[in-house]
Amino acid sequence: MSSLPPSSDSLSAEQALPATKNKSKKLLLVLLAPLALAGCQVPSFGGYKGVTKTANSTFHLWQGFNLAAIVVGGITLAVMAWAIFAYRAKKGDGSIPKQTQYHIPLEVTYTVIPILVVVGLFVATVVVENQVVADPTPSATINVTAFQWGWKFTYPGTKAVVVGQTTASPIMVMPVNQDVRINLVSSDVIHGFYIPEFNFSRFAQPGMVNTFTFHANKTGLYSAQCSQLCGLYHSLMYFRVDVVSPSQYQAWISSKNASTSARTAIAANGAIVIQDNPGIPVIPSHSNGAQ
Ligand SMILES: [Cu+2]
Repeated sequence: MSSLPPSSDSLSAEQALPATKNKSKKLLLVLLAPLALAGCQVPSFGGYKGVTKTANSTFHLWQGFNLAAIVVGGITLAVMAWAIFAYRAKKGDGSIPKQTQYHIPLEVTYTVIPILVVVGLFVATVVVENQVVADPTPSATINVTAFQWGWKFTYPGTKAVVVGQTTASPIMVMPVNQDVRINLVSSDVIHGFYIPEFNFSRFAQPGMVNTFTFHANKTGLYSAQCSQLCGLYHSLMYFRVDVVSPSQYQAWISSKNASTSARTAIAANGAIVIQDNPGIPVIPSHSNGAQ
């Protein structure tokens, strides 16, 4: 049986194949170019990278959601554009194009892929949320009381107390690379305990303690503030978080123990009266005993 020479049709199909491959390669390069230009780094999409373990995880989740949205949105737009331009009505051609329906493989594909995307994002969210609400045995504990309009930080088992309000932001000192448990409550109205660099916010509520754990992985002084409109001086309700080495933290606790002993008499009524900055007028106690 003699072999037949290839038909002109099959030749043109073979010639067309490399051209299609080249087109796909070019399209892939165009899509990946922004990432390559950005040094292969995934953009932050306006989020904080964070300085705690859970802040990092939350940040990566934020990046993942944004990337998923870009990929899904990009593919959707590309398919729409292809349909719009490739099948647009030709001038003078009033005929209706071929109608297609019940394409089972296509319908299964566009049902299964979104389900997989949603399940993937859901699982990633649950994993990160479990990290955020985890309750490991802490190395240090800080009781935080929010009040109109300031913050009080006490360290159980020590005499360290930090209070600040309106014109002076108090500083919450905590050790780096250790689990630090925070017990958060309010002595009057609902406040918001928000630390942007920790990617973390929780309500401080009267009569209910919110407990969570931080594990900072970078030393530094970080801004924080009340994020819940809580009254006249809400806008002045700032505080800062000072993440220090464990030895510096212990030294700070020791110095507070020593200095607080000398001021015990001032706090004899147990209310919020100790001021780190003696120049700040003391607001009469707003405590209702919830501390
Ligand atoms: Cu507030």
